Amino acid sequence: MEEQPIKHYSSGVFSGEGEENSGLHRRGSRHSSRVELGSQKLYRPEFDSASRGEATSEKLWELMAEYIDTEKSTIQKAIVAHVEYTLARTRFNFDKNSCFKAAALSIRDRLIESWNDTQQLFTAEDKKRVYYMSIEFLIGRSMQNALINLGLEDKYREALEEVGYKLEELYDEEVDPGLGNGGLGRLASCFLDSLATLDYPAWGYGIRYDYGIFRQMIVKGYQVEMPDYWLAQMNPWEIERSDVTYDIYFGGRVEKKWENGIEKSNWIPNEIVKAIAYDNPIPGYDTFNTINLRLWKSMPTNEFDFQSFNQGDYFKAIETRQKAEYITSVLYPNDSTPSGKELRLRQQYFFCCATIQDIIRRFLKKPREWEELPDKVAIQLNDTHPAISIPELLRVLVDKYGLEWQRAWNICYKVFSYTNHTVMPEALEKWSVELFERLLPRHLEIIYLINFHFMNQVGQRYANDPKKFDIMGYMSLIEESRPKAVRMANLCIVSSHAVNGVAALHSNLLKTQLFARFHEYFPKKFQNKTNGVTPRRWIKCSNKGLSDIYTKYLKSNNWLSDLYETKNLMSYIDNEEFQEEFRQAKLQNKERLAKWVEKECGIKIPTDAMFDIMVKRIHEYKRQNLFALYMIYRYFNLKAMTVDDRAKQVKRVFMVGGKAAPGYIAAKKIIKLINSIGDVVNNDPDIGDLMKVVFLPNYCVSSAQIIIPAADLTEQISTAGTEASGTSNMKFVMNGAIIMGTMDGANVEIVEDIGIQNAFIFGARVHEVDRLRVQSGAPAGSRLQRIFDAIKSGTFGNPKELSSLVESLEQHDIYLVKSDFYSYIEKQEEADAVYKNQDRWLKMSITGALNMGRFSSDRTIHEYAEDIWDLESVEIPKPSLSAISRVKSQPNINPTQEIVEQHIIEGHEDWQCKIDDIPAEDLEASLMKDEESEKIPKYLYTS
Ligand code: NBG
Repeated sequence: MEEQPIKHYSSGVFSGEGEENSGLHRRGSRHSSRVELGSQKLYRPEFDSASRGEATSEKLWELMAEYIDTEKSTIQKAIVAHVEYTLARTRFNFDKNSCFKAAALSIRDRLIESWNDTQQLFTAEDKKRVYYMSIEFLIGRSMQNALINLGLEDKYREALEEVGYKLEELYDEEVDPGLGNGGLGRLASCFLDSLATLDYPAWGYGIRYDYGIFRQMIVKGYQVEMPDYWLAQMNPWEIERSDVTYDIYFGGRVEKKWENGIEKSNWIPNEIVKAIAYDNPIPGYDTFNTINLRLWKSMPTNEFDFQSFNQGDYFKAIETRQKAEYITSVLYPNDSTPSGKELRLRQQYFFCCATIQDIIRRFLKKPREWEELPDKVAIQLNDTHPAISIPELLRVLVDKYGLEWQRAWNICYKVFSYTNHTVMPEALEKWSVELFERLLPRHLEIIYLINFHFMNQVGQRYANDPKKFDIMGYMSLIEESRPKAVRMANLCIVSSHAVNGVAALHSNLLKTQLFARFHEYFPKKFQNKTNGVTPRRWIKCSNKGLSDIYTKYLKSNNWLSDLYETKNLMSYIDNEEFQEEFRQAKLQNKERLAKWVEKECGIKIPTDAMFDIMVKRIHEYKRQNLFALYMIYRYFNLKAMTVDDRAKQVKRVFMVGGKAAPGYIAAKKIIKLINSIGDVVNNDPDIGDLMKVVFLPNYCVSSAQIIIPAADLTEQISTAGTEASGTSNMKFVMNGAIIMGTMDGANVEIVEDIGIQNAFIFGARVHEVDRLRVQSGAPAGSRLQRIFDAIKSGTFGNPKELSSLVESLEQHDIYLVKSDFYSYIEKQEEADAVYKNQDRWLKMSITGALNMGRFSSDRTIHEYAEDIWDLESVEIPKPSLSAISRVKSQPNINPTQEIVEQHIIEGHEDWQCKIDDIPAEDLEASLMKDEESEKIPKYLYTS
């Protein structure tokens, strides 16, 4: 029996048990829910019959009893109806984009049905729900994912073909919502997919930014950031909830008064803005459950306008209103200025306050004791950005509902749990006390109160320790620095009942280094929850060839909801037909990427070359620079060879993609360096197809879906101990790429499962890093020095711009590029040697792909539900095959919910200035800023 990492989630196949006994039995029933019911007439289920009361309208009930059927003609009618009646287009200007929008709206109609039923069921069952709070959700495109999860992809394809449209082309019309930045945001989206698929009662909460992460363009090798107004084309998936709004306060003062011997606080704000909800249905795979992602947008209220208008200051009043709208206008405002910092804190509080009000309103729908709150509500804080929810909940309980402090604290403690996503100390959020006091005076008082109680306890615990005051200083929620600051991670750790890291190695580092004192103090609180990714998006949507192989050989689609099943295919590892299909699938993915590269970058790449790919945020700890140094090393080697020797070498295409934070000059220089290497190598006639270097612009979820399945080799080369987990490593291996990597983040667990012999592992191990750092000024060694000298002398781009990249490595190489370089090139040589033996390469690649069961986000979510949230799943009953004859009232169905809102906003094209007109000097100047003066924005510490 294979050892399974989790208790109740093993596949019957591996545990030797029958399906009935396996944790996945529910799966079977779910399968019959979507797939087998097919195109029969389906009636919507009924819940909570006892409490629904008397009939209100028989006709209404009857009209809303049926699910939309899945007949081809129904699909077609719905699409043309949306084209004509929602988009107001005619037969004569019916184009691809309107067809996409109409198809999306018709899919949304279906999602709304299950979404409404799911919400109604959650309310009726009244089980505990988890609320996943995240400042980012990197959703990616929704259409294909929705169709796959609904089991309707083929039907839509067929229906559209008859009206002259290709489904795949419509997919390309969809704009990627840029509501996130990196791994943390994508993880949140994978989690929602798994929560919905596993039928957990869950909601996501976040912010509906007008401008997400910038759109990256590469102009003359430089990164140029363009605003990404993703809403310009309307978002067909969201539902505006003008009926769900909350007031959010800022600023002002706190009034105190005594009531029955107890001090009462009343916060009198001097600013109020409004939060309005936008709901985004998230369908589970092969289930009728559809959960909600509620995103908040800020709006002005009328409250304070009156005064300004009365004083005749019309423009001032408008300005105040615009300031309110500003709050949700952009993801991660630049925090290098005081006003940028303030905007970030406003954003965070805004979304926390709206969310807590929403959760409490839902909780209070039934009369209950406050002690029941933790039985009904779990709140997961995705990093510290939503941490102000903690003092906010305490404030609501104490100030608004009059709970005594200790009682409120006990409740709050059970509700919250916190996930840390990075060990980079500079990425741990801190807010100056002065700013906090000005913006959130009551919350600062509450944080001081938490700290007062906590410091008392710590003081008692370490009463006899000579380091008592150091320990207290380290654990305090307040940093006694200048300016004094609130430490958000400490607030989260102290106030949550569970704290977790995102891979085993990372969780250990939290316990032994970053939060060692806290671990000593709260040993049981710390846990590990290794990340995962959803196989629905990252295999099924992205890699049709591989998905077809799995379904064919496993004779079912079950692997999509139980990824451990793919391991069963190991018995085919020597089967030639299977191997050939696997090889062909990879080749087709490479051809698809080659076409994309030619279109986006104008570079032709050979598909018989090894595709060696690194895509992630550009950061020194991730070491794209190490990858670049290897490219130069390889180029020099090729140049030094005779023509005959060259012909024996493995062809390689090096591809790098990722965004550098706008203020992070060193990262931008790395992009420029890679492009400069490309300029030299790609135009060298000696080299030809032997080596190509491509920078893939504007890396995002939809391009990842094309890039990842095409990789032969994936670079996962962060310095040991710096990458919390990484999730692209999982996506790549699932799609048959082999890891070239360090023992860092989740790489460690991946090689544990796939076998270390099926990856290329090099470099310092975590326990060696500190010692090596001490020697970071050591010489580079002759082969590396030669590369440094070439960069400094201008062989690859302007040395005025790029030398500093090398100098920093020569002086203080904190990420150990120099000391890992030689073991890296050795492994790269090994990769070449294996690649020459295509049989062996293929087997390594297949073995990796088939053994990734543990890295499905379904496994991760299951663990969170069991160990942290104490959550039970709630599955929607299957639809009935006949209409329910009794007449019921349906208080929860509000016809206004189905109104389709349009957000067609025009006139946002002005910024599309002619990019090629930017003078080269301006671009150069952008890299020549004084690096010291550039503060690195916090959000760069992400994957
Ligand atoms: C990132 C880490 C990654 C990790 C993701 C998801 C942040 C702050 N951290 O290693 O860098 O995979 O989080 O956990 O975005």
